[in-house]
Order: sequence, then C-alpha cells, then structure tokens
Amino acid sequence: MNNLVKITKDNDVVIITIDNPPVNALSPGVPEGIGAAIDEINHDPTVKAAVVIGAGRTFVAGADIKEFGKMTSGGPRRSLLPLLLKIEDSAKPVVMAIHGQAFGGGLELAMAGHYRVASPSAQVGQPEVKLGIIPGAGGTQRLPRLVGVAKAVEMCAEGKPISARDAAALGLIDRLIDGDLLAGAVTFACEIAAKPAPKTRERADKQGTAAENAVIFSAARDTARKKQRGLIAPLAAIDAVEASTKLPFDQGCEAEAKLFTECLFSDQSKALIHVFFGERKVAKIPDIPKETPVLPINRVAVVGSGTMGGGIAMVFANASIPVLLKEVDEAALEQGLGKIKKNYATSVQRGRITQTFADECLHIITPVLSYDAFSDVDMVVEAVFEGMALKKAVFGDLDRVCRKGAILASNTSTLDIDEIASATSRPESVIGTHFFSPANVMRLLEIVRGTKSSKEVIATCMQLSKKLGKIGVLVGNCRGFVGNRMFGPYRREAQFLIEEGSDAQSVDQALVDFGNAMGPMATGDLAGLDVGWRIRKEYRHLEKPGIRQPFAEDRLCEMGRYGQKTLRGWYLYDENRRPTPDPEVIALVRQWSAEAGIPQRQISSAEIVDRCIYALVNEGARILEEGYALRAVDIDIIYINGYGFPAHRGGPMWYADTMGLQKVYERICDFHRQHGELWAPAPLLKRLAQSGKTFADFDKESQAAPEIALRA
Ligand code: T1G
Repeated sequence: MNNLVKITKDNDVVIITIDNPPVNALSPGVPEGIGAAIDEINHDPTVKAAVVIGAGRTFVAGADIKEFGKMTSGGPRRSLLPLLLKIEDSAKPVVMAIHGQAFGGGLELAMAGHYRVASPSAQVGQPEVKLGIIPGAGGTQRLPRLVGVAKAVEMCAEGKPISARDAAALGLIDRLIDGDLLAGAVTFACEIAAKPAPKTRERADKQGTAAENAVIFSAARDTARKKQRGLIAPLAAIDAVEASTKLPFDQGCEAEAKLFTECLFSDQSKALIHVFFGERKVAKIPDIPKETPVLPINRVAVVGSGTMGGGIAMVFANASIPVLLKEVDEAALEQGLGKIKKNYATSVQRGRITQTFADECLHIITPVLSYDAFSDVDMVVEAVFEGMALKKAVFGDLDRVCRKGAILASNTSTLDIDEIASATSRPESVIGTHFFSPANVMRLLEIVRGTKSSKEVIATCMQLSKKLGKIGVLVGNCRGFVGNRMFGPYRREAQFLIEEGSDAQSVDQALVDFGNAMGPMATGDLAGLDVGWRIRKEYRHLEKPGIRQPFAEDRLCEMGRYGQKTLRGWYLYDENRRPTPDPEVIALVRQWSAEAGIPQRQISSAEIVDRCIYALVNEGARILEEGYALRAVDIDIIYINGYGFPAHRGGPMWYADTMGLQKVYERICDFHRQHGELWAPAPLLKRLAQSGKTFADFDKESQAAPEIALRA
C-alpha cells in the first residue's frame, strides 16, 4: 500500500481506504495501492471479505483528468483494466462502499467489485462525454450487464449521473445504507462472505435481444445527433455500448479502448478538458487570497421585478436564500410575481422541479413596495431600467436604508460601476453582478470589480456565485465589461455581412453550423433589437467620425421592428415565436445598401465565421492586454456560459489557439486592409502570433493580469 491507499481490519473484513484528496481521483499510485491491497487480502487466509471506501467527502470521482494531457502529449497510456480484472477475479469478495460521487473510473472501479452499497445521497455516473471522451475502463461493457442496455447507453452517451436510489432500483447498487456507511458495508460484507462472488463481466441476464438493442441504439444515435449536435464522444459511447452486446467481454473492452483513444486525442476532448479546469480556474483571483474573509449572505433584496429582477429573485430563492422583491407600484409587482409563478409552473410541468420545491421558493420571495425591510438584508441586487440617472437614484436610496456592510450590487449590463458607486457613501460595498437572461437559467455571472470594491465583497460574491449555481467570473469595469464588450464587434460584423450581400438566415446558419447555440441576428431578435439601439444612441457621441458603422438594424428599430417582442425584427415570428425569413427586410437591406453605395457580393459561410469569431478574438485580446479580464480562459468561460459558444471548441480564445494565432492574425490583417480601422489587429494578438505563442501560453506564463485593471 502507500499513503494514498490504506488497509485496516475489522475482524475478518479488510477495509481498503482510498485517500487522495480532494476527490479521490485515480491518480498515479492510487490504482497501484488498490492492487497491492487486493493481493494482500488474497494471501491472508484470515480475511473473509473486503470493503473499498473513499476517505473524505466522496468515493472516487474518476481518473485523474490532469493525466490526460500527459497521455496526449506522448506520455504512457495508463489503463485501469488489469486492476479491475484483478478485483473481479479476487478469491475474496469485494464490496464497494459509495458516498459522494462514483463517477467515471470511480463507477468502473465500483462495477468491478462483486457488490456495491451506497449512502442514499450518493450519485453514480459516467460523465466522460462531458470531457469529450468515453468510459475507458470497461464502463461501457459492465454497465449494460448491471442496468440493462437502454439505461447504460443513456448514462454513457448523455453523461448524466443518477442517484443511488435510482441505481439501487436498477440493480447497480445492492443495498442503500442509512447512517454509518462503513459499518453498514462491513455488515453487508459479513453477510455475503461465504456466498459465491458474482463477476459483473459474466452477467448476461440484461443483455437484451439483437432486435430490441437495434431499436435502442438507433434511437440513441438520433437523440445524440439532435441534443449533442456535432459532438464525437456521445456517438462513440453508443458504439462502445453496442459492442458489449455483440462481442465477448475482452473484445468489447478492446473496442471501447480504441474508441476511447480516438476521442481522447480529438480537439473536442482537449477543448472540453480546458473548459472543465477553466470553470474552476476562474474562481482563483490572484490578488484575493483564498482565506479572504467572506460576508454572510442570509437575506437579500432585489430592486425591480422585470424580466431580469424576477429571474434574479428566483436564483436566490432556488438557493434557499429569502429575498425581498421591490417594485414601485402594485401593478408592476403583480406582473413581476406573475411571471415568476409562471416560470416555476412551467418548470414543474416539464418535470425539472417538484411542486414542493416551487412552493418553497415562492414562499421565500416577499413582494414589497417600500424599503422598510431593507435594513435587515445582507445584499441588494438592483435590476431597474438600464439608465444611469435612475440607477444612481436607487443606489442613493439603498445607501440610506441598508445596514452598514450590506453589499449593494447592480445588475447593469454595460454601465460604469464606479459612477453608480459614486451615488453612495460606501463604494467599497458596491459591485456589479451581471446576470444573463434568463437569469434563472444561464450559468454565467460576470462580477464587475469597481475601483473601490473591497476584497471581502469580491470574495463574497465569488463564493456566492457557486452557491447560486452560477459560474462567477471577475471582470473589469470597462464599457460592456467583457462579454458585451466583445459581443459588440461580433454583432457589428454580422450586420456588415448582411449589408454587403448576405442575409440574416445565412449569417445565423453559418454560426449555428459552427456550433453556436443561436446566430447573432436571432439572438438580437430574442433580446430585443431596441436594447442595443438604445445603447448605440446613448454612446453615438463616442463613435469616431469617418469610421463605418452598421445601419440596417437601427433602420429596423426606427420601423418599430424590435424582434420577437414585436413579432418582427430580422425575422417574422408567428404566435409561437417561430421565425421565418422576411422578404421585406431582405429587399429593404438591399435597397439601403445600394443607396449607401456598398458593393454587393456572394459571401461564404467561412468568411461569415471568420469575420464574426475573429472579431470576438481581436476584442478579447484587447481586453486581456488592458487587464479587464484576468486570463484568456476567463473569456472562454464567459462565452461558453453566457453566449452559447460551443464548449467543444473551448471558447473563442482557445479556438484561436487551435486555429493557430499566426493564421488568425494574418486573417485579421486581411480584414484590416479590406474593412479599415475597426479591424486593426490587437497588439497582444500580434505579439503572441509573431512569437509563436498562444493565449494559453499567455495564461501559463503568468502574463495574466496580477489583478483586474481598474477604470483609469
Ligand atoms: N481529476 C482531477 N481533478 C479533479 C477531478 C478529476 N476527475 N474531479 C475534480 N477534480 C478537482 C477539481 O479540478 C478541483 O480542483 C477539485 O478537484 C474540486 O473539484 C477512466 C477516463 C466530483 C462532482 O468527469 O464532476 O474517469 O480547483 O470544484 O464542486 O473511464 O469535481 O480545487 O484545484 O469540481 O465538489 C471522469 C469530474 C473522469 C468527474 C465534485 N470523472 N469532477 O464537484 O468540486 S474521466 C469526472 C466532478 C474517467 C475513466 C474515465 C466534480 C465533482 P481545484 P470541484 P465539487
């Protein structure tokens, strides 16, 4: 054994404890320790059975994901298969005791055991497809033998975990243990010690018939192609499970290993592993140490019950944090509450939440028309109309009514946090918490650091974001922060392309084919074209004279075509908001472009993708250089979780790295020559490209900003 795997004895039952914090990943040394322990129990005649359990908060969360990078850059392929066979062939029965998570290699380890017991709160799953890979240690071969083909293909292709209770109902878990898991597992081990130990790989009662399985696999492939559009791993997982129904176990494992390796070396897997670690990296703020004290957030208030305010109130209620929801009058409050109730009812109807949960959430949302109860709250999130004067008035009120130390946050999507803070006597308690619509759905939360925002307030909001089920990313207080600042050039290029001869549907289709959840024109119609129009009008005075700006969308707004909310925008919408291209808009844009003397031409999908995506990359490089984002990976996580950028491409900055920065830089220089000043290459991009480096190098070489830049 080693210090990662310990052996103790409880009479004639050996307890093998895996102790590799924080999640007992199967890092080098752990499989070796388990193997040595199995050898020991088989050489000790006094041992009747063994229990394998995880120390700390969980069983085994899988293979060590950090090891994959070594394997794909020439390191040895580490296989768990021999260890799992050794366990399964052990002369002494092995009981796996699961709490927390048995994910990936953790579940594969558990299935090599002869029996499995679990705490009711435990979860089991094969989430490998979320990393762009598939189970690589017999998971696609043992799982169907335990739970049947249909459930196994769903678990391996979709990657969603199931509860221990559901696993017990399926026969994957042999007993649920309330209370002391170890004691219960030892008792169970004593009960089965004298019985023949079933080997999972020899089970055949759940394999199904060829005809039944053909229907299952065909349906699974159709679902994967629809719900996981463009992804390699889900289809590979289905192939591997199918091999389990057609090949003997050993050959099935060989087929799985081949498919696993193909996925592991794919760009998609490298991108998804980048995202996995990136979603955890963004929580690390260089100048705010982990031990920074955080403030208690037990009661909050939201000002404004519009779409955003209502959604934000739901976010807190969903996290069991009581929330006051304030409006200016009864009618507005009723409308806001009505929308919240409707949202919960829809989620219940779709089976996403239970009615009990919805009732509990609604019970802790308290509608109010005054600030009377605001003296008790620990934090307020302002979500009123996007106008500076109104926001400053609200913050002046909040400064007056809230207790000292309460956090005053604005949900503004572009306005200056420092100017908002100037309306209070407590700028150190003011911060931006920019939720993304719909707030109760989108995972991203941009946390906007004001010049005077205190480290405690920042640390509190970063920790709170995880409690709210959000991915909190700290950004600087430049106009549009990070996400929206980049979204401007992205949608600007989309509009230019339409004015130069393309059309809304072609632009949107090119980006949906690239992998985006939605195209830029449909996104504008969804959010409301008037939102951007109002901001452009507010900042018109900042536009450099002589620099070409898009005009078609402003014209549509002047015609009252705001998008879905008016059933007409770039597209026409029926009563169910289904879009169809609008020949009138196509004709109007052609006419307007001719009047503006813009030469018309056929535009390829490749150019559409390059113009829109590289506009993101170029602006992202500027933001990095100015220090308004800490790392390139922060920008990737923002775009994946807030703007529907395809995770299997890793985010805009990672995508640029995979395309090669020299090639991206040269393409941007082309656009600079063709389309002028707006395409001037970002200096950081030029430097990295010309030195053969990547944005990942920028992050690694700690060139990343030591702290978020503060507005000059
Ligand atoms: N490998 C390495 N590090 C891991 C890890 C893993 N499998 N899982 C978590 N970590 C790190 C994580 O980066 C973070 O580090 C810390 O642990 C806490 O994680 C062979 C090929 C288990 C539900 O995909 O889903 O097995 O930031 O913040 O919110 O066929 O971690 O502190 O430095 O997420 O409590 C399959 C991935 C692998 C599970 C816990 N397994 N992990 O969530 O903590 S592939 C997975 C999770 C595989 C086999 C295949 C979650 C969690 P740091 P955390 P959490």
